[in-house]
Amino acid sequence: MIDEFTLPTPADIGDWEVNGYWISPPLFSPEEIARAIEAMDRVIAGVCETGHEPWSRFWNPGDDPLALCKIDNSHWANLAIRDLVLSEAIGAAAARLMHTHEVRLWHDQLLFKPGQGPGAKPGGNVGWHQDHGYWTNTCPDLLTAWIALVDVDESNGCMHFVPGSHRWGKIDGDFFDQDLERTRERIAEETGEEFRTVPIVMRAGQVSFHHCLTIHGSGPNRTDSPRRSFAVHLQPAHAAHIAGTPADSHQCSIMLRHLGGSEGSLYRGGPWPTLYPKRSEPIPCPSHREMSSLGD
Ligand SMILES: O=C(O)CCC(=O)C(=O)O
Repeated sequence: MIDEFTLPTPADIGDWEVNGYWISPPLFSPEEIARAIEAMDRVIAGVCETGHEPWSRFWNPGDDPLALCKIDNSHWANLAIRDLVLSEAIGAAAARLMHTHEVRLWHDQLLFKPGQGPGAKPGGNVGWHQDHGYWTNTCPDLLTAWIALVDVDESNGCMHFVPGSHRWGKIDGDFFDQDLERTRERIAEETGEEFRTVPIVMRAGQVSFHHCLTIHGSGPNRTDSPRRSFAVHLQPAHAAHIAGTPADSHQCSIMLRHLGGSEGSLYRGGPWPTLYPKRSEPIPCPSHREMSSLGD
């Protein structure tokens, strides 16, 4: 259900235009959060209650327990995650921020940053980047909703945003470069802009929204508990396929071509369910064998 009090106000939208991010009031109850945490643990452990694997796993049971665990399209594997990432409250807020009449999923990411204690190493860092760097196969109008499942601050490696950087154009960042200082210096030099970072401190259940050109990253988790979140990447009504970009091998491009789409086709239907206005669409989950045969 959409609650007017959880939507961005005209003043919030003004701040969004200036800064490239917005932080919502709590959108999820403690019960919904507990359900999502349980679901997250099951997917991390490799349990797929729908019978379908997520699209891709960047961490598998047995891998380094101190590394960031990132799993794409985990909602294919679990119904509780589906409820969370396809929430209408997120979709309605995103529609206002993107000035669009329809909000569709691009894809989701399960993000589990293990607690490493006070001597934490950069293994869980996320390098400075813009999301659109990975999505050149469509317009630069997407945004990311990042759902905090635990309280987040600098002690457990919360995200940092660079305010206003969505107006700097495309930068050459890297999600996987864990040397934050090196990348920060390079980007500041290349852009000639002031690289000021803001820690995004939130309570569990709050959601931060950032423009796909807003530079962001995160540091180590120095606590003893995991930092848990889902990133929900969302597209506006007009997001269509642009062929021949560096993102031709992106999972969404592969899926679009598999479904018969080409230049100019909307990323709509099938794997891109609509969050707003809410529709009860069946979510097709390709079989794992089918996914493997599509490549990555
Ligand atoms: O969780 C993080 O620290 C970074 C996530 C991210 O890059 C994103 O949500 O776009």
